[in-house]
Amino acid sequence: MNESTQAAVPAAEEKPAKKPIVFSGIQPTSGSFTLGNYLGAVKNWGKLQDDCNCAYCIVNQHAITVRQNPQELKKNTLSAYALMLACGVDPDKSIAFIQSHVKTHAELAWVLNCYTQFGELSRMTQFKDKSAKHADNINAGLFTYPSLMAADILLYQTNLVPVGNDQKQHLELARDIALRFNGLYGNTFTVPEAYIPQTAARIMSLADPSKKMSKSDENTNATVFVLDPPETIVKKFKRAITDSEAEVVYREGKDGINNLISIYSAVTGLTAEQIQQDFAGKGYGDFKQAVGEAVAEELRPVREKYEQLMKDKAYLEECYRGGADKALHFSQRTLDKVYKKIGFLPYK
Ligand code: AQP
Repeated sequence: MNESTQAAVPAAEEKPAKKPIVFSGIQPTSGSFTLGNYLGAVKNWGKLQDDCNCAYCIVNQHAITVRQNPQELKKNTLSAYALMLACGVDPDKSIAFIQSHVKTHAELAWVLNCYTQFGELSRMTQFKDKSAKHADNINAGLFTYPSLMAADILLYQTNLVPVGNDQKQHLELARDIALRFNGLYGNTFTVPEAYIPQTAARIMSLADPSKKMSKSDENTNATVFVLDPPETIVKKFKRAITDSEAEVVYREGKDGINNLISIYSAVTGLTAEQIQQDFAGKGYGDFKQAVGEAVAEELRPVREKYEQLMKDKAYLEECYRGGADKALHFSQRTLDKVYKKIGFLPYK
């Protein structure tokens, strides 16, 4: 992967005629997003809408690789869609849709499964982690998750994929699949680049800073959710695991403090050096309180907007239907091209 493209949208003057195409998605599990999802990915989605042509999606087909309660999945999908809009995705500027509404995703995924090697999928760390976590349900979908993700991205001829650091490996595989397919059949897919933020690309658990902050963590103190009330957010930060020193400084071995500095930096825009200066001589208690309050303030308008959107189901329905229609229109073109190239007899 070309690291130089990380956190760098091609300057307008480099590509005057065409705006870059952006695609990304998020799972609806739990109906909320974690602070990691928000800072690592979703917060950036809205920022790209003016300079790029963006498509953003709630990936409910990915979600069923882990067993879901059907009623909960349905409810959480709508909630995640509303939250995506509340985080800044504007359905008038971006294509905002739900994955299962657009049939081309599953259709291209099947084709790409046939151009993805067993060995490649076996090396995916997410598959290893999730199969260890769900040992009673290591299904084929969990294994082929990256081919569906490649289909999501490649269908839109995507240039940039804003994701957290944990998705880098999947994105490299999507690039390899695109290059392989293009090599066999001629130029079919744009080869995408990751767009990974410089700060907050990997937010760690507040209870165990050696682990990624994750929706499914059983420890309720580990994960801050975007929809948590402000008092809960502050409380979770106050309980964050740090170290036995008392110096707010970004340094190897201080995983807990490094994580809090990254979060504070992403939310306030201050650099690590400025944060260190501001908290020189102050204890961890003051710092944790400040981080908690800053995060609660950052998320307050998101939560308010979400609550407002959830009261208007008809509007949400109109948005996701419109988004699916537009997504189908663009993605069908790529799928048609693929079917033609691989020799599927046309229907008409
Ligand atoms: N901790 C994180 N820090 C930064 N970015 C993160 N992302 C996820 N966790 C972090 C980014 O969020 C986007 C959506 O991710 P997803 O829908 O694939 O969610 P996930 O990886 O399944 O999230 P979880 O919280 O880890 O869920 P569970 O617990 O179900 O496995 C992606 O861009 C991802 O990089």
